[in-house]
Amino acid sequence: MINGKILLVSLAVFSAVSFLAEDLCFGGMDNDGWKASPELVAKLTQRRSEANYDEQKVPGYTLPDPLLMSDGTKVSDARAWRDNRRPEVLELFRTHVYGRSPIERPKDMAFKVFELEQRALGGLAMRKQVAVTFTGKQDRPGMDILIYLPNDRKKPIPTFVILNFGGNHTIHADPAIKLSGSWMRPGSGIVNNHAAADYRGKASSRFPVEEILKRGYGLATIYYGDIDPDFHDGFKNGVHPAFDKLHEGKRSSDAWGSIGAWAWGLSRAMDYFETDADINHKCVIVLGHSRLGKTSLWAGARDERFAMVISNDSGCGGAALSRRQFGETVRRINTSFPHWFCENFRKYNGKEDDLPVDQHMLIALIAPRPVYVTSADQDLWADPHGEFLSCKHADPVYRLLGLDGLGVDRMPGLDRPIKTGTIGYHVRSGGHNLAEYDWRQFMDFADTHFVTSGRGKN
Ligand code: GTR
Repeated sequence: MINGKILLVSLAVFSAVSFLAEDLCFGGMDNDGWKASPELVAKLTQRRSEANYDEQKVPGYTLPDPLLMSDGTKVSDARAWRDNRRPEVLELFRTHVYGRSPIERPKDMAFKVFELEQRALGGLAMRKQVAVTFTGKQDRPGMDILIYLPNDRKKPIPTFVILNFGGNHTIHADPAIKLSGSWMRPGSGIVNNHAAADYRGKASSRFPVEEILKRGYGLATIYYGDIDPDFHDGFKNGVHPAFDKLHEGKRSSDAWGSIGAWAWGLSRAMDYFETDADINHKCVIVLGHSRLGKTSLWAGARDERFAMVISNDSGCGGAALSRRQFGETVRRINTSFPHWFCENFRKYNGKEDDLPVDQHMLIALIAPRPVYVTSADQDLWADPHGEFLSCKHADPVYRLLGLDGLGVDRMPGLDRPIKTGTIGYHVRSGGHNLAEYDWRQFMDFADTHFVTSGRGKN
């Protein structure tokens, strides 16, 4: 077994410029902090022997310092972060991880509210459905935004925006929600890659719509496949072919992948919110689960109009530190999902230490805005501890900006959310999912930031 202390000393000696990632936590989580159950580790290891689920086998690593410019200059005030280091880190993520969007707001993009009901859900909410056509043409590419806003609102309402996996009609049984006609991954309720009507409301456990409305928030959701279908077709469908700039017929190695496209779509939804007087566009919270949690982090990092960012069980390429190589690794994700990231990211397959960034820097890009990260204790594939450590190592950037950051050093206990600082975190009991428990913490966290700041609610 590697001794954490020896490793700490040796890495500190070998790394003069970058700081040691952390105390590596070998055996360091015995003070009530969460740790994976040994039975679960054994079970998952047996199931997938190529993956590491054992904290003791995490390799030693040194994280890039978010407060150190590539030329070695130390970032010691908020201005240097804002003007120099933040743009540099953003550019590194564009170049090496998610890719570059060829365009931001397309000039011919059009919004059309195609359905509006003032007394939806038994009078609780106003429902709007908005068609966004990215090129202004009626045929695709485009996306439908489904929006519920509480009817007892007195002013524009803070709103969660979340991409969904199965079509807008799956988030609630409300029969007025347009049935998605987009391509769907095979699954229950899917016939010939298209949604069947009886699939309505099938994902409602992940969307406690009434509870969200009663707590004074709006909810906006979009089917992610409207923006880009989630399969590798060489970027021939979705928004890619509409906007890609090819060089000699080829995409560049830093061209946007699907996560980049989904995040871009969220920014286009933000463009719409800015035109909707019922939505408080200064209080839009971008939230996503799993691959869509990776997406919400990238959306929030690249578009500062999102006032708060939430990552639910996002794992590798999301909140989890890549260098830990715990659960899903860079090689694994690039192999299973070759369309999610830019081509350059593949250079780091098995070479995580060469990455000029790690995922704590993605969280840091969200500063000074509040960010909340979750893990689930059965979801070792997403590396709960690595997700917590990203928050911890983003904390110095928040502090430099005069904020309280995460405020703790050690992983909290199971179901013990940390939600009083500007970085929130919890590890929930249960599996890879977006649960009502998660939503409650998000709304508490949003209450803290939007109510106390006087920016938000009624
Ligand atoms: C898994 C993938 C994860 C996660 C998840 C999901 O297969 O390995 O990175 O994103 O899918 O999105 O459900």
